[in-house]
Amino acid sequence: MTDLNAQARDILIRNDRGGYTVPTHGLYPYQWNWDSAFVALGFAEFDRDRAWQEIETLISGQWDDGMIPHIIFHKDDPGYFPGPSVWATGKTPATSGITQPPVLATIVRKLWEDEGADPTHSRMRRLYDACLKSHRWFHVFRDPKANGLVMVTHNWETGRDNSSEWDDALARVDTSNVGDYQRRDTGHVDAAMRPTQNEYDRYVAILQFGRNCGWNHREIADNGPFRMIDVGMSMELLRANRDLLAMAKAMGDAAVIVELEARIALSEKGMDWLWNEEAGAYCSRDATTDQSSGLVTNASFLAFYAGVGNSTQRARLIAALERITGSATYLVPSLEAGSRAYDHKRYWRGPIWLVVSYMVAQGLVEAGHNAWADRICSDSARLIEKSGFYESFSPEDGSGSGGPDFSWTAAMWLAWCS
Ligand code: 9WN
Repeated sequence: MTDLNAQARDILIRNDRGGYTVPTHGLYPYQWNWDSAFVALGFAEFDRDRAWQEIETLISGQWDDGMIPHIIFHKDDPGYFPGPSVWATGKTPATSGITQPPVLATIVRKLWEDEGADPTHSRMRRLYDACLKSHRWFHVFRDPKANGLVMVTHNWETGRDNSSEWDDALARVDTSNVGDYQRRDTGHVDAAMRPTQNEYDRYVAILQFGRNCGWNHREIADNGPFRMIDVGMSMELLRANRDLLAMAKAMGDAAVIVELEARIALSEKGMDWLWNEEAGAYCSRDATTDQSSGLVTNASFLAFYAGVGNSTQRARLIAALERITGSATYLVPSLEAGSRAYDHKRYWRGPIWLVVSYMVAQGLVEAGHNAWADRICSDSARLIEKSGFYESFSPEDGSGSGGPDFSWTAAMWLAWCS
């Protein structure tokens, strides 16, 4: 236990590149958005100043329109594709042109409350402003149905990159003009654990659409080749708005309180659009065709974290968790076994990702399902004890997949499951 604590700290320290942390050495040499949010929780266990700094460095890449990019390229590195010259956003610091799950406000609230919830806390106030700007960006550019849910315009935005939920929408993406490019990820980890070449071509084609229109977010949202309402980001933004509201109330920010309360009410109501009665779960839906994926993923269980669902819906979600224990040794798989394209080793088509498990467990505690939360927490600890600090883990045999010495896995050990 103590040894694992030391190892976890050591991973964060070794992945520190000076004010920001890379997710893992080699495979991901830049600063990623939601990784940094979770990493801050890990640093907070032994270096609070460094925890705040991680997020402050991240928002140094925020765009004027409010978007917090999914990658900040502080220093160029040929080991990752697509790097800054492929995105070509023209920003300083260089960044990608898309965003990632909006979990920042939730983490800022936690850091701030752990330090006594002082409404004059200057570091919290600065990050509060950045989060508010980013949440407004989602509202303006990513709510095409005006129902408070989140549309993504690239599967990388979801952070659950190759989830089977995106397969039908990706199949419609034209790849005829993609051209040649050299993947780097499969030089670092086993290709059997990564998205396929066919999928990568589609990811690159969507990126090229954004670049070709000069990263015009209106154009991308209205006419982009990939438009999905993501259950994960919709739940995370609703939760983040609740956390932002708590900070707004502490500061007495009256106009923002009214704004956020309206936004929260809209999302609570809108979430029913994602409920799939047959699956008995919240599922992502295509914003162009309205088709529901019908797939039960780890993101479906974020309903508790977001504070949505009536008693019948919640009971069905708990029944789904119970059912999943029949095919998974460890919780929570990113896709239920037996679903289309399930693969216990391939990235977001089955493997367990501890940051999602953490959010699911948080929500379960808040909803009074302590036994389920404890089960997820102890399964997460067992995975690290068995296999080390991997990027993700097989729900069947607990083996590690993706990159080793992973920052957010180390952070989850320190802040949650140890
Ligand atoms: C693309 C860094 C990121 C995570 C994502 C995870 C993976 C990148 C990639 O790594 O995505 O953003 O190249 O595969 O899917 O959730 O933020 O750890």
